[in-house]
Amino acid sequence: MKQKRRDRTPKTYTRLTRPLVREVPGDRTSPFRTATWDEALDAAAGGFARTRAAHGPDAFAMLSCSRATNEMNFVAQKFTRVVMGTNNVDSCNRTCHAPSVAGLSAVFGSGGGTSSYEEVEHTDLILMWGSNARFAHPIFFQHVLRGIRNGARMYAVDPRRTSTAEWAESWLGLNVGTDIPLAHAVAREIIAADLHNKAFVERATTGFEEFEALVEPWTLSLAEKVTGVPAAAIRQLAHAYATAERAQLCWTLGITEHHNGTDNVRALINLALLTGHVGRYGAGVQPLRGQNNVQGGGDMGAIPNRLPGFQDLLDDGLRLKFEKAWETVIPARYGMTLTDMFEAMEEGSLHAVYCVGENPAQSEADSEQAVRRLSALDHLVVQDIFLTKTAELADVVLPATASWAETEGTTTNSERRVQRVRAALTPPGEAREDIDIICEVAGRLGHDWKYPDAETVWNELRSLSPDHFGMTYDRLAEHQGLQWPCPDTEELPSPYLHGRLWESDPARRGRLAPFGLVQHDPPVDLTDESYPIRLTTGRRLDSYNTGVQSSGFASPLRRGEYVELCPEDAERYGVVVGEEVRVSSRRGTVTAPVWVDPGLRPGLAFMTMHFPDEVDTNVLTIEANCPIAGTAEFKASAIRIEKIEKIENAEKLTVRG
Ligand SMILES: Nc1nc2c(c(=O)[nH]1)N[C@H]1C(S)=C(S)[C@@H](COP(=O)(O)OP(=O)(O)OC[C@H]3O[C@@H](n4cnc5c(=O)[nH]c(N)nc54)[C@H](O)[C@@H]3O)O[C@H]1N2
Ligand SMILES: Nc1nc2c(c(=O)[nH]1)N[C@H]1C(S)=C(S)[C@@H](COP(=O)(O)OP(=O)(O)OC[C@H]3O[C@@H](n4cnc5c(=O)[nH]c(N)nc54)[C@H](O)[C@@H]3O)O[C@H]1N2
Ligand SMILES: [Mo]
Repeated sequence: MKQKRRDRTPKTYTRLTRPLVREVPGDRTSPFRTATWDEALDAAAGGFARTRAAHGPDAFAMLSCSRATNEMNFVAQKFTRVVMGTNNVDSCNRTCHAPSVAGLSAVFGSGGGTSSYEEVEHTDLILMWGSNARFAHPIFFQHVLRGIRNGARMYAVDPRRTSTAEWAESWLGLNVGTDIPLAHAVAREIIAADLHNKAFVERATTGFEEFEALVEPWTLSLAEKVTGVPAAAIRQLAHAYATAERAQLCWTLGITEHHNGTDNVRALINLALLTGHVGRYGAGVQPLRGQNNVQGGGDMGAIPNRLPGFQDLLDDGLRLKFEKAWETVIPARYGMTLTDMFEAMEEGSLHAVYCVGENPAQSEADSEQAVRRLSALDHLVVQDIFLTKTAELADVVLPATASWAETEGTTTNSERRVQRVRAALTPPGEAREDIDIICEVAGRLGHDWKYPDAETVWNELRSLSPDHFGMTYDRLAEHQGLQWPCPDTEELPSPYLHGRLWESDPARRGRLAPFGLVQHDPPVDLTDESYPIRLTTGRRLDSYNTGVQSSGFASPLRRGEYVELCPEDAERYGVVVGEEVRVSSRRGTVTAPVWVDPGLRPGLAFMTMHFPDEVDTNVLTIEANCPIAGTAEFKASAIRIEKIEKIENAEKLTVRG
């Protein structure tokens, strides 16, 4: 019998133009109706006030938008701390590069990538580790290509032979979740061949002896067994990285989205410490950040443990500075991470959420659980540019303008460069600026803030953050952006960080960089007879995250969701391209058509997160989190693939989305 194909045409979203409230207030099963701004803002603020009165400030949490401006993120965290009196503010940084920030902070005292984009053009070796930059960071990748044209060699470490890996001199196709064994084997080989930078290790680092002992067991042959990468390829990478005059080590989610993401990051930074590939022009470590302003959101304090300017809120002096400026008391304890918030929803201690520009109902691991938890909140306000799946669960929906095209302000990219954005388009309908909307809600809760424009917000930030003080709007325009730290209004900042580690004077060198003594810890969701295939999830060039913003982009390139298998596995299961199969994990089941990709290896499948309305990949993923950073193991689930033999059976399946 011929197989019937489900219609997989991706859902198209239209822009929100008017505020929405429930026909029966408080009853989220009742339909939405359009409302005036006053009605909607009163409903939003009223719910927050009731929550605080009944359950205290910590029953509230804010999700702040990593696509919106620095100024918006500054106001969102100020709303959380000053109006609601809690540090419960976080963003999608948690699902993505929180392990990079935690790992870099632990080693260097600051969570930013150490280099500038331009340095990739002037380096000798580019190591792309767990990063598909050709698809996910196409602008950065242009700098990579220029570097290659200038003579740099490139190595790629990824379980899949990606479009990025196609450009590499050598691709190391490792088993998912074996990055620590691979990094340790590279380190051991560098030490055994006496290629480490002894002068730098001596001068700038601590813990080398313990590190040497830790990596000693990771011989090339043991690493080959565990990682699946041939010993010769590991050896070649070790020698190339160590003997390069300057090397750039770039990583992304292949490293961070694991239950031990911070440990993975530490294992990579160890390699830079061992070889002295950091703190010099052309040599550094770079997590390529995900969203256009996820770096800036964290810098602005839209995270539960830092005040604006990435200043630790447990530092009494720093906290006092903000308390004085804002005439408030900031709780001297870290707030909840996004991960903690979802756990608190389960426990019933989190009652109200103000979600500005995030779509957690589709982006969280184990999404059925996430939807159930969001649905149980007393009060959910969603401020977005589209009616997302998360917005569909809300009490109040507030239509915002789109930051990059309809707003004034600044954003900060992965090289810590703050740049101006300017309004080029008029927002649709009655949509309003994010900052104005938050200020309106604050006003209804007794805080009358005056921010006539984004520059006023920025200057308040500058007065509180030494790293941003030197960046006036005029200077940002004059220099096409400036990198932090920029404490001075005259001098230009250095393109790279931590040059101090090379100083001979210990006082100028400052805090030394510790080696990370991290151990291999395989993925939580083990493969076995019932779930024999390793699923890893990620991105394609043609779509963006949960698909909401890329839904309007109709192109033959954007072909919808597939479960991608290698040719051998497709043959083993007797399935062909386009054939619908059932994909199950220990958490749920979806159906998806098959795609065959020779860049995959036997036992490995790939899916994206881009079409959750058609195939909800996150029904399959596991909510196993890095205990340090709170990031989920999106990159490693165990699944089973079953042929759908008969159309009758196919119709009985639970098809989600
Ligand atoms: N076109 C496009 N660009 C985007 C986005 C988008 O949705 N679409 N999203 C943006 C966001 S939010 C982010 S965070 C970035 C993410 O950018 P990337 O991190 O580059 O994107 P991913 O495809 O999620 O994952 C990168 C690679 O990790 C590999 N990987 C999986 N498991 C492992 C492992 O165990 N070890 C190693 N070494 N590698 C592994 C995958 O095979 C994949 O090729 O992209 C940003 N840019
Ligand atoms: N399976 C799987 N799941 C993943 C990942 C993975 O690799 N695999 N990656 C994770 C990662 S790295 C990330 S970053 C998350 C992303 O997770 P989310 O951030 O939840 O997903 P997005 O689709 O980027 O949602 C962004 C929302 O912001 C809205 N928006 C855009 N601009 C503005 C603005 O200016 N103002 C307002 N108010 N709203 C705006 C958009 O309309 C959209 O609804 O997903 C995570 N989930
Ligand atoms: Mo991300």
